[in-house]
Amino acid sequence: MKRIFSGVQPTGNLHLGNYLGAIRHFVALQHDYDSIFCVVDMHAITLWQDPTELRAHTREITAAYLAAGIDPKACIIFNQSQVPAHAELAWIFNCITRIGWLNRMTQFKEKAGKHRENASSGLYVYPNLMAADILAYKATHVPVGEDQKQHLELARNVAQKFNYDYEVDFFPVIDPLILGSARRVMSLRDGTRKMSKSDTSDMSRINMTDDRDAVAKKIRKATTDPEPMPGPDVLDTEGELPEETRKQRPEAYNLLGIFATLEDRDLRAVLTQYEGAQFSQFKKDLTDLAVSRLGPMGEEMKRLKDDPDHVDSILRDGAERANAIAQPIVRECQEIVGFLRP
Ligand code: AQP
Repeated sequence: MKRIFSGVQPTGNLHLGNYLGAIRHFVALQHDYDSIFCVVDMHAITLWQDPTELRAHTREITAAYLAAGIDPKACIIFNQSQVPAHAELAWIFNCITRIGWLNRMTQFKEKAGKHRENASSGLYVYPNLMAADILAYKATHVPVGEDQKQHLELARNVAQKFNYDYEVDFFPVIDPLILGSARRVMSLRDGTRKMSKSDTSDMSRINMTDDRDAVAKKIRKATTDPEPMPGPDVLDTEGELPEETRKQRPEAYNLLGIFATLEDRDLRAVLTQYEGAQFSQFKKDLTDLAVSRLGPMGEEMKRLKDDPDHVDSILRDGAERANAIAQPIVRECQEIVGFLRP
């Protein structure tokens, strides 16, 4: 069976974008693949995290996986730092990746901001750790949101260069699985920026644990424009929204895309239903829909928050199973490199 690996960083404020762009797909794919879902705490500390909060957020992501419907018996759920193979392989990849490749990574530029020389070196080599996460399990398929596409291309290049440099056929080719219509959910305040955990404005995102009042307020205050809602004629012949059209009304199309994905309908049907309507009615319907989809998961996450022993036991069991797969692969890789293990 083909293997998938994916992860979410425990950096707090888990949001609708993480759910629609990633976690929802983990649930859908879990029985078709040998599935490994990680809470990537080592990635999280590329930006400083309060240790107490990091522990709480690690449990929170685990709770989100469980609440969304990932079965910990069928899949492996664990946190990255419990399995040494990730760090061991990442070091080898630090020595394979070229600096020029890392310099092209847009996420580093965005996260490092203007004062790049003050960013951690961990943030810079983040894509190498991500490549190690995947390849320590020889996973071939990686379900992620569109924002991670560039990192996955780098991971592919690392695997190919390793195979080439050492004249082996050791690492497989990685395939990104960027699925569905909500590949990039945008901020509720600014349709040109992605919805993000680290956005300082809580009004920019719908958190998975938001209650009805919070969801209603955020959607009511979401930026829109004064025009009535567009109709299906904005779509091209393939039923896709042309990028140029999206750019003209990014906030409106973002909300429409969220609606279509949450309802599991295509965008054409939603545009047909709301053509010419005012945003106020649409926003009420979107609130009801978002609450009906996220509400039960948020409740379950809150319940699991009060049961940390259960969550920890899942992470412990997952780490043992993950280690059993990753350790032999990384040992073999170290032998290829020439590390002596007398
Ligand atoms: N806005 C988004 N739309 C669709 N998918 C998204 N993902 C993140 N934001 C969106 C997907 O969620 C998964 C886990 O992401 P991550 O924890 O690695 O965080 P990130 O990609 O760096 O983005 P976040 O969640 O907003 O965090 P910050 O603010 O820290 O950057 C990935 O599959 C990602 O594609």
